[in-house]
Amino acid sequence: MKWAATLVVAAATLGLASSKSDCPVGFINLSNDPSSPECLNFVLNTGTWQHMNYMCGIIHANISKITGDLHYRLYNYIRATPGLTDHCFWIGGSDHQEEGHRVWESDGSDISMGTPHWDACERDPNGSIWQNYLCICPPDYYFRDCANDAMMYGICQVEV
Ligand SMILES: *[C@@H]1O[C@H](CO)[C@@H](O)[C@H](O)[C@H]1NC(C)=O
Ligand SMILES: *[C@@H]1O[C@H](CO)[C@@H](O)[C@H](O)[C@H]1NC(C)=O
Ligand SMILES: *[C@@H]1O[C@H](CO)[C@@H](O)[C@H](O)[C@H]1NC(C)=O
Ligand SMILES: [Ca+2]
Repeated sequence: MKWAATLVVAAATLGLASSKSDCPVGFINLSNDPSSPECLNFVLNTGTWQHMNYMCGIIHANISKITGDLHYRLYNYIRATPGLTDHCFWIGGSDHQEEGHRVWESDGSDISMGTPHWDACERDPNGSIWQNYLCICPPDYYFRDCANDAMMYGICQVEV
């Protein structure tokens, strides 16, 4: 009881200290920029990318857009978090509308190819119309085109 009360006080103090909006409950902040949190939610049920896109909508989020250093911080977070480390995750990119042209689902912007996000040793991943959705997998968590019917966890995101 005492312990719980202490936590509540601590949370209240933090709430006062940051006037900026925080991530919603259930979302973790992976930003290192004080001015803008980056809020992600790991969906720990497996499904297809389409299913995950739908699940993110249910929790009022987008399927995640992973750009810049956020990819690196996500890599570190997954590797440091038991329960996430062994899994693949859907993220919010695809070329399902135009084969070979990959865009982020949330805003339709182009996905950068090549390093550092894609495995430099992998051939141009414009595989086929059966691999239209982006996933990240151990051990490297590079972006990959994964099979449309693959089942895996997913990562949702909200902008705050
Ligand atoms: C998110 O985390 C970063 C790094 O710790 C921090 O600078 C930022 O203030 C955090 N944002 C929120 C809203 O908590
Ligand atoms: C993949 O890309 C290469 C070169 O960019 C192109 O020649 C080839 O036709 C593409 N394959 C598919 C399936 O789109
Ligand atoms: C989803 O992404 C769109 C485009 O960036 C943005 O306008 C919208 O606010 C996002 N939704 C949430 C819940 O973050
Ligand atoms: Ca494809």
